[in-house]
Amino acid sequence: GAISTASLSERVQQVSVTPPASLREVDSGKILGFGADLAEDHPGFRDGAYKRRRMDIATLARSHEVGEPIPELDYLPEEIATWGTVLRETSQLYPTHACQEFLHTFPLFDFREDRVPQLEAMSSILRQCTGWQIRPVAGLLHPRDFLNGLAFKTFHSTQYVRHHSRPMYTPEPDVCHELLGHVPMLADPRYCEMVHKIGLASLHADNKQIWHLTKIYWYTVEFGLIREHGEIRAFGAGVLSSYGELENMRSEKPQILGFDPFAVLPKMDYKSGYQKLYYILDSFDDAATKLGAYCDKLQQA
Ligand code: HBI
Ligand code: FE
Repeated sequence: GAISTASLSERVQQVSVTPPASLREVDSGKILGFGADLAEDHPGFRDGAYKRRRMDIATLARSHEVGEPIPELDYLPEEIATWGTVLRETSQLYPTHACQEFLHTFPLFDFREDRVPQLEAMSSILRQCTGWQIRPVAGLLHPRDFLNGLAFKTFHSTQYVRHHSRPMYTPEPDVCHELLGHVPMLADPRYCEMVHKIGLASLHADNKQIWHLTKIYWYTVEFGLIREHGEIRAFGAGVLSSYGELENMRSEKPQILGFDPFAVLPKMDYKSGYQKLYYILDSFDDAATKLGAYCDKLQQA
């Protein structure tokens, strides 16, 4: 027959993953989801000027070389207004809803409603705090490349702003989500240790393991909660960058379970409103230890 048993098992096991040896070898060009080519249900689908703007910003990201400063963008008045709305709304809830680490690092970034922060300035603050850095990308990056970046203490960040018609909603990561949700947490060393473990585990993972790591990432880095003095606080970027998620996590609606990287994690739900399930950590140290154990098991598998 045309297909030998050997080639089949090879395809299933994906034995030939060559991990990147440096950040330069992490491909930042495989963009999933929208990129600049917006789908019909995207809020900016009918806005030609917005699509051209997205195309320009995508081109800028694609031309960026590792080691070069990230080019600054002159944000438009409507982009600044959108950023300002997201910052104003979400930051109302931070004192009562965000974890201590976030509340501690947030002021370092000098966020203001009248100015969209520049990625280069944010990256240089991170470098001083934890040695992490930002690399620009044109949209939602392929999970393997995105996770591999974390192994090199690099966070791939979009630079465009969501469509102004719906400031409190975006179907994809945008600069408001990255800078409010992810960046302050990446200024905390213990949090970074946990995220670094996920990145290192991704380097040698086969596709099935990448899928599990993507879910681990989703239920911690994106939607994770942490217990503090008997209270439930948010550290996940998808919660911290969304007023609705912040309210939802404290309501009676969602289920909240203890996090275990070895457990079977449910499929991620992007589409149907706020999360119905969150996982909660006891501490970042504890999570890094558990993730370390999971990663050791991956490497032995
Ligand atoms: N790409 N630009 C960008 N931002 C993210 O937060 C992001 C990503 N790609 C994948 C991803 N997050 C995760 O949801 C996992 O798939 C790893
Ligand atoms: Fe995110």
